[in-house]
Amino acid sequence: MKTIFSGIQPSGTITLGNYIGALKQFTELQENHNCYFCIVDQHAITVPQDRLQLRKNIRSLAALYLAVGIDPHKATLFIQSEVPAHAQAGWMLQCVAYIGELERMTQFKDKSAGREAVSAGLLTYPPLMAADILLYNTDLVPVGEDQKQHMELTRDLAERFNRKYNDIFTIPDVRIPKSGARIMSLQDPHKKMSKSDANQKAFIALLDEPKQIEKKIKSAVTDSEGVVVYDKENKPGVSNLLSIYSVLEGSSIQELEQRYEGKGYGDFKADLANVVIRHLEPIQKRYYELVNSEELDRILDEGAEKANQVAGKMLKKMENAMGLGRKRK
Ligand code: ATP
Ligand code: LTN
Repeated sequence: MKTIFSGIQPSGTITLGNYIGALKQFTELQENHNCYFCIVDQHAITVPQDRLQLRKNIRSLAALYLAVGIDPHKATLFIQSEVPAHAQAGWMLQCVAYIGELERMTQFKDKSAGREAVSAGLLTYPPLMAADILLYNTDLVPVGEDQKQHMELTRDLAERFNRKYNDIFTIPDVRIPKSGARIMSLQDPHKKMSKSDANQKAFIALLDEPKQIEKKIKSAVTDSEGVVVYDKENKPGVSNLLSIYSVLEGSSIQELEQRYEGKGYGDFKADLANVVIRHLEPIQKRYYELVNSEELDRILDEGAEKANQVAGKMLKKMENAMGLGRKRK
């Protein structure tokens, strides 16, 4: 059975972009893979976070993983900071990575642009991500398209480590969904939908109420043509809405274009809002049952225990390979 690892940052409320690009594939993959799903809180602190809000977001993200269908009997769900091997292995991989290659990461460039004080952690974020993945002998990493560059670096670091020290890492492949790999902002369809966007109207959060969802979709930026046709170049706003519609309803883009032929954006947006609301309703219901439950703590405790065992073994191999400390078995 192949091993899967993926992580989401608790840096806000999960968006439809995170759901379509990442979470939705996780539930399918858990059926026939050995899966690890992580709440990467140490990645979230690479940019400033409010401590109380961060704690809330961590719990909320854990409940959402379960609410969308992650089954703790099939997959291991855990919080990154509760498995110290991640930070330890992250440090070792920082010492394998070159500053030049880290500076070339587009996520670093985007997130540091215009900021006065940029944390060193924002630059050294990818080796920590590589550690997350490599500690579990991961074969496959399901992520949205924005993570492709980080995945290439992860593979480079693994290969470099294997060559320089000892051949201990599995080289992981990336798995990007065929459709919906890059859901765009509702306010600026040239930018990806992001949960830490300052403009709330730019994203739909999985926990948004029906009224909010309607409003956000209604005010989504489109164009003045008034025809529902997929054309990413010239009609990025409409194309983005079509992608969301298609993935959530399971209809092809072509089918949707035909359905809305001769109709304006008003009908199209109203129907899309309904599709989103109906899709999220059962997820939200399950979420509110779980978020303050003891069951959630139990699942996270068990997840951390299992992850610590697996990651601890690889960490020892890494330390032995690099010659850190004394030889350990
Ligand atoms: P932040 O805004 O804090 O950077 P984010 O919304 O970009 O967060 P992450 O936690 O970095 O989300 O990503 C979690 C997963 O969701 C990753 O696999 C990422 O590729 C995917 N993802 C994020 N945004 C989108 C998007 N707009 N479309 C598709 N997938 C996405
Ligand atoms: N960098 C990712 C989050 C992340 C991740 C991971 C994804 C951290 N560690 C390991 C997959 C596997 C992001 O910003 N979306």
